[in-house]
Amino acid sequence: MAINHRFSFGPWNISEGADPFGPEVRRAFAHDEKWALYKKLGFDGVQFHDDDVVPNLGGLSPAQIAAKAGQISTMLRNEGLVPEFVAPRLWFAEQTIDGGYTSNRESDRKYAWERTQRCVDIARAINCKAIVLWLAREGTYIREAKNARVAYERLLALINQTLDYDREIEIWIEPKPNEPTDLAYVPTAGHAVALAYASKDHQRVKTVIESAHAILANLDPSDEMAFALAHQKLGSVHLNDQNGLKYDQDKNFGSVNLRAAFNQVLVLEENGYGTKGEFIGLDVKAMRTQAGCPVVDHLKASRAMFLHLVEKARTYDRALVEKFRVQRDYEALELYTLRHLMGVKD
Ligand code: 3MF
Ligand code: MG
Repeated sequence: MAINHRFSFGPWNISEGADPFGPEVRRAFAHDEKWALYKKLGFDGVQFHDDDVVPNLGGLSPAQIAAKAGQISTMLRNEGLVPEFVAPRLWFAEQTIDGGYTSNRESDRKYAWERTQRCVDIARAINCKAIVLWLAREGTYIREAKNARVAYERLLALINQTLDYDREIEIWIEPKPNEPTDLAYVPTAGHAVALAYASKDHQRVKTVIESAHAILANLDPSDEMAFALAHQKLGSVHLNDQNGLKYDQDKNFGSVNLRAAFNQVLVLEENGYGTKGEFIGLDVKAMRTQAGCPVVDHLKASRAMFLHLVEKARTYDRALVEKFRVQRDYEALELYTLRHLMGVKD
């Protein structure tokens, strides 16, 4: 059962520390300087947005895009890194103010589709098999603003078009119930998996479960992962933590709810997640109060917590758990689990 875990994070996880209420608090650390940190920190995979690979890709010709992607391929080879996915950044451009795929304006939808094609091109150019759709603004601030049924049909059409555009690419949908919109159209794993099955090639449509996003939907992250796993649709995970129903916090994995983190690791371990090359992805933000440049302790801490919890998952006494389940003695099961997590010896 020993899985050789491979970890990933995105360059946005090393940040300047800005929030919507104040300026940046840390010196900028260029993307190009981040790549050399990955291996040293124990990470093998890079999560990319399309413009992390090709900055300002809007104004570039196909040849310029290919050249820049080629540079990133060389960098990955030289650093011994693997690209995990490329995500179209569909939330910054003027054309995506009201969403892309579900915008009421045809010109915005056209922009979103073109941007998605460029994202697939970039993924292929760097030898990456998946794109991630975090559907940031595919939702509304007031429900009357869009026709929700039409929006879902547009999302499905977009998925099918993308599957046709490239016969090998996988699409991993990253659900999130809110932020930046109030009401998002694909809030849970269930919605993502339903869209996958409705698509024309469901084996190439999967989901990414982010712990914080599940918590924001008031769901248990390990159950969201289990649901996707039961359908062979867990493309990746974004492990982190979240203190209740607030703004999206991206706290260190296990830092708010250690027991919930244990249950996420347990479900991944018990299902052999990682044996087919799946990454343990992190999506964590350093605290705004943390000085330094670059600040990477949050990445180290989250990775370390995952590995500590793997140890806890592997030493969890399954026979005892089974005995308590048969006896329906969940009081005893709970006490055993808490003592196990705390390292209390008899
Ligand atoms: C937002 C997220 C995003 C996605 C990323 C890749 C900025 O809450 O989690 O991170 O993970 O866009 O899909
Ligand atoms: Mg994420």
